[in-house]
Amino acid sequence: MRRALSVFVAAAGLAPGAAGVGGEVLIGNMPGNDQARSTFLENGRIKAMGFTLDSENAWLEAVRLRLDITGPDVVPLVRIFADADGVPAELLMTLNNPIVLGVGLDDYRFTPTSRLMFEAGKTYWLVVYNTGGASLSWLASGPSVTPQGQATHAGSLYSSVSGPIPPIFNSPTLNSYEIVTCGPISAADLNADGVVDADDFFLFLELFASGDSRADLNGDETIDANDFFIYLNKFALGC
Ligand SMILES: [Ca+2]
Ligand SMILES: [Ca+2]
Repeated sequence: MRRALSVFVAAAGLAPGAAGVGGEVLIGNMPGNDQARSTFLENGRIKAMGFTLDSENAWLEAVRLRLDITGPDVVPLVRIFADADGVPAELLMTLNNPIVLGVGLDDYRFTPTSRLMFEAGKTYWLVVYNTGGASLSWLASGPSVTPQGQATHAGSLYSSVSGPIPPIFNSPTLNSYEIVTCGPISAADLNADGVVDADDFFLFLELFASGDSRADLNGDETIDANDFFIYLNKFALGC
């Protein structure tokens, strides 16, 4: 049985400590240079960055934003919209905020609440504003750094009208962000049969229990509870 499972994993192309564990950057311009430019998301100002997928579908794993937060009661609202005619149209998902938001300038990671697949050839918008009391700025580089990756930059929009109305006005400010995806194949789908189910979970347990380096999902060369929780999270998201 173990031998058969090993063959399965090998067939799925999951080399030890290598690709196949997700974390592919679909598009981004991080880390940014933190110079001069930012979007102050106060008094209802909203900002959006758009991207168009190329030839492959991709599952969302996380969105990273370079933010400057001035107080503990800031409440970012980070959402993904589908595009219609070059502007955000249909709300697809409001992302989970980080458990600890902190205060200050840092990269913050927002995660999907369920599975979200970006379809090849379609355009999507990352839309951000602040619903809390403290101030929130979304950093941008100066001079501008155009987001790059497997997807193509599709525009930068702002609105000075109170949220949650998506923005529609062109903005020259290119905010610092990164869309991280599972890649075309879900890392949770360990046996690569196109479904994330109990078979994958038991396969991970087997790799984990046997100390197989393929269970080292965070690549720190130790197989421990951190890797287990990373897999649980991927499994829950189907990522
Ligand atoms: Ca599977
Ligand atoms: Ca590890």
